[in-house]
Amino acid sequence: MELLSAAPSLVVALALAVIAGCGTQSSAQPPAASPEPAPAHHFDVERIATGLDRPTFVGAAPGDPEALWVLEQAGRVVRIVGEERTLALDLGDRVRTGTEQGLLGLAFDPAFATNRRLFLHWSDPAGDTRVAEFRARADGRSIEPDPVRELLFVDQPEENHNGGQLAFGPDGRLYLGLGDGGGAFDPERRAQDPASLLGKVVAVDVDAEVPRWEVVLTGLRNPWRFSFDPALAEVWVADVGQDRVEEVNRVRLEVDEAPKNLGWSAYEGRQRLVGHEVVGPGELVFPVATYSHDEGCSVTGGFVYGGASLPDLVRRYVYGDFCAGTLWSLSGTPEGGAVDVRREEAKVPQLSHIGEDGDGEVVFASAAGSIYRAVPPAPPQS
Ligand SMILES: [Ca+2]
Repeated sequence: MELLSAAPSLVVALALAVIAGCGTQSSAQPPAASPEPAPAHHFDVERIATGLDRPTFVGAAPGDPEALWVLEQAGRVVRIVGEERTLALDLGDRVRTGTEQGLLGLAFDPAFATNRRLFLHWSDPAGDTRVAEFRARADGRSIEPDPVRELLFVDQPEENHNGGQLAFGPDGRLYLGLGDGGGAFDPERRAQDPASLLGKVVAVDVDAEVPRWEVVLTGLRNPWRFSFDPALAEVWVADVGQDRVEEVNRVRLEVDEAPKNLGWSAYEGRQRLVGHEVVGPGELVFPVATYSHDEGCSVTGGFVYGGASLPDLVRRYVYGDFCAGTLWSLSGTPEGGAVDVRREEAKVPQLSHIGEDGDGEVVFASAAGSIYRAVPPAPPQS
């Protein structure tokens, strides 16, 4: 925020680095798949909504396929159907907005169409993490302002690296990504501390009598966005890097095993950071794709496309970079890796979220205030 006097392009880049928290120093680059130079043309992007206030999420609710639900960072939930917008909820007086703070995540219960239950993740006025359950009103267009119950409070030592993503997994649990607590290079080594929820992906059974959060993945810096590929019981986690490397991880969910370890802060990408140790028995997992800070500064994870309108994108994982607006897609291999990383022609400035509409088609949130949709590529000009 002290950056607001900088040149506009710099403001954009830094504001973004903002949301997911990139850092400022570091190391060398790895042998994981890197984007190839020639751009692919799997889709174009079309702007479908403007005038939003720093959207951090866009997606659809089960049973409500015509609508897009958008989070605005300062605490508003907006429901959009064509030209019609409804302010579904305003948590503004309970939310602290900072570069990486605000209303950060939304997950609809898979049975939302019948139980009207949803979950939100935000930074409270003290900057600490809150997750709570809410109920939509009977009209399905708005949300009761008072939460049904709080599900999680986490003290946040710093303003940055608050994670963000909330999502239901294929096992029916609610998953949350939490950053390492902030500062640079995880000074308190929280990501590798098994006793801390910071620097983890955690999950809870929301139907349990006493909901208890468990660590599912450890060793994360700032998992701003992750998504599930239920067909393969996998989770794709994009972890925002420090100074050098942005990474995409593909991880098999094996709930009976010790939490798998994504390496931070002992590794940034595949780069070993001296003086930082791997802790715990969990399998060490390295990214399936990375890119350097020559190409961006803060990865925004997407999902494995399963829609109908973009046949060339089917079963490809789509992701991008907040600062550069670049979009990539890649193919997963049967062995659990990734190949064919392609930089797409299309770009989305200040890319804060990649979501699915009610038909499983790709929608993008831009913190610059717009929502975009991926559409079939225009034929090449001859
Ligand atoms: Ca990692």
